Amino acid sequence: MADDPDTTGQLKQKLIDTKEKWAREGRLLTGGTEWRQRRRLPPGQREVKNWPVLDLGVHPNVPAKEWEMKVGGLVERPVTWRWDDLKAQPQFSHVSDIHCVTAWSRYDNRWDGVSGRQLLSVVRPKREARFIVFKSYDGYSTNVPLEHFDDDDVLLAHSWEGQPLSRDHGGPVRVVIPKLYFWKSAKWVRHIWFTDKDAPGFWEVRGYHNLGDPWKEQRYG
Ligand SMILES: Nc1nc2c(c(=O)[nH]1)N[C@H]1C(S)=C(S)[C@@H](COP(=O)(O)O)O[C@H]1N2
Ligand SMILES: [Mo]
Repeated sequence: MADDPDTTGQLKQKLIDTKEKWAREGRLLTGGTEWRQRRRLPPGQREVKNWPVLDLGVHPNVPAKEWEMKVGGLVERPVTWRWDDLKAQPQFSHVSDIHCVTAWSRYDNRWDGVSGRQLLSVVRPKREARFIVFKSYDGYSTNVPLEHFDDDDVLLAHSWEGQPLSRDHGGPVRVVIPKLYFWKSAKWVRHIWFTDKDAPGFWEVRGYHNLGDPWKEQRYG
């Protein structure tokens, strides 16, 4: 019986022995920062604590109340979302790392918004849809295969660290796709288009890699 003092004592001793063994082996230790960084930092990246602003140099002024995003192409139910529509959706919060192709990474960014998968469940991509093109208020565009948008860490973010996303960083609403280089995360997002043919975006036609996986160091194409 488990509450018999002898059995309890034995069980406790077993636990203690196991923990002592782990301690000898250094089990569960995450190691020094070097070890951790090697696993967390993709090749060729360095960690920064600030958050650089990178874009084409035009920061469109889109007040939340004037923001409008059309989602269409090969979907069952095209939608146009304004600010209130976005806020009326189930909200999603996620912490992820940023990896920019210019070699900086920023850890632990807390985003709030609507998950990519929520958007997919609303618009329901057709069977032929295989790619997505994002178009932004500054004329920027970028493309991703649909399967990379259909992931549990993707969102349409309106907040960062609990504050409304600043204009510099793509407010009122930007895309966040943490597993790809940050150029794939369109700021000031305006259109989300589902297609059967890939359509390389602004940087993709200027020598950047078409997919941009930081772990495979797909910087240039
Ligand atoms: N609309 C828009 N989105 C954009 C860009 C841009 O120029 N316009 N630049 C991309 C690039 S190259 C990067 S690295 C990130 C930078 O985002 P940040 O300024 O918030 O760090 O935004 C991406 N999204
Ligand atoms: Mo970038």
